[in-house]
Amino acid sequence: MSQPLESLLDNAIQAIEQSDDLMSLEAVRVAFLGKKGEVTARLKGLGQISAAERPVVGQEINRIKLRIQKELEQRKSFISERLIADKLISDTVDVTLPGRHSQSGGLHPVTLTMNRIQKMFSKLGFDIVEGPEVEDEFHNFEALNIPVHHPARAMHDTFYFDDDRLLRTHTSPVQIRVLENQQPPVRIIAPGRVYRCDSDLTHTPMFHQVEGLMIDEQVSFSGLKGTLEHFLKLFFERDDLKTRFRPSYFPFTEPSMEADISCVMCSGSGCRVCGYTGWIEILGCGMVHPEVFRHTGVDSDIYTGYAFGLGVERMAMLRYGVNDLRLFFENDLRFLRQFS
Ligand code: 2U9
Repeated sequence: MSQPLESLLDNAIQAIEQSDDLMSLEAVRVAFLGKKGEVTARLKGLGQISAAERPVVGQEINRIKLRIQKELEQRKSFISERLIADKLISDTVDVTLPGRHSQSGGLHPVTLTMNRIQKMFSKLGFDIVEGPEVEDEFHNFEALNIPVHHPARAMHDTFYFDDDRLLRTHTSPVQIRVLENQQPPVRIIAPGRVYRCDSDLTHTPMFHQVEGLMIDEQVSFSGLKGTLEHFLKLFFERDDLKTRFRPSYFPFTEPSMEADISCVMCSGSGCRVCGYTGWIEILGCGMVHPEVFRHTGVDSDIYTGYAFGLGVERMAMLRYGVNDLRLFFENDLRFLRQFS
């Protein structure tokens, strides 16, 4: 009886070793240890043998049963571990593969330029103020010494909603509103969109301005020149940048001036950008007109002030070497991507 039991064990071990997955291993278990399995049948057959032999044979069958159970368990953990190892290999991430890029946006060059200007004046102690784009005649014109029949109103090509409501033609009304509500000293810049009914190669119906206003006791013309010269050198990142001031006329400043800089393309030697003059017109400025003080209740016996204004698109064109204003408004990604 012990010989056939030994070969039963050999058969079981061989079947276990040949099982390559958990399903076939389970089939082996059922075949040997299941209810109708071969080892179970031997245990059931114990009743047929003599009482003297039964304990010995019983012990033998149990030994073989335990051995088969142990072999099954070992094989099971071997197959499970191999499954995990295979999965780890097949799931490996190839870090050398090129990544999937997410497209990131960027700021528009006009916004970049506006931010740059604001940052520079902030460092000089100017506060940034904003105001409504829909304005009334008083704040956009009258308070700025541009009365009803003044020719400067025509110059501004205004978009009107009705008799007294219009799209602001400059950011000056923002500063008028500050003066109405705050006594000097005032040191502010007003950046924002402005609108003029004008459209050609060098004008768009909407563009961006930054205007500045400084009011205090003893604010002087030389202070204005010094501040603007400092700002322009910083903005164009050139220590050798030259500036010159020419007399001009604005209703809201007296005296008024326009400032030129030495050409940033040719450094003053003459090129297409500066019309072979070596100079580029860059901004307007002047001392605040006494009429503006009168309209806003600022005492012009005590205070003086300077103001300036510049077009942001023009600054952006010169900084980035853009030769066509329309590029800023077409939203062509091939153009815009160059700034991100
Ligand atoms: C107050 C008083 C005075 C603002 C000023 C200019 C000169 C100027 C132009 C630059 C290019 C407009 O965008 S542009 O076409 N601006 O030349 N602006 S002085 O003067 C003010 C503003 C507010 C209370």
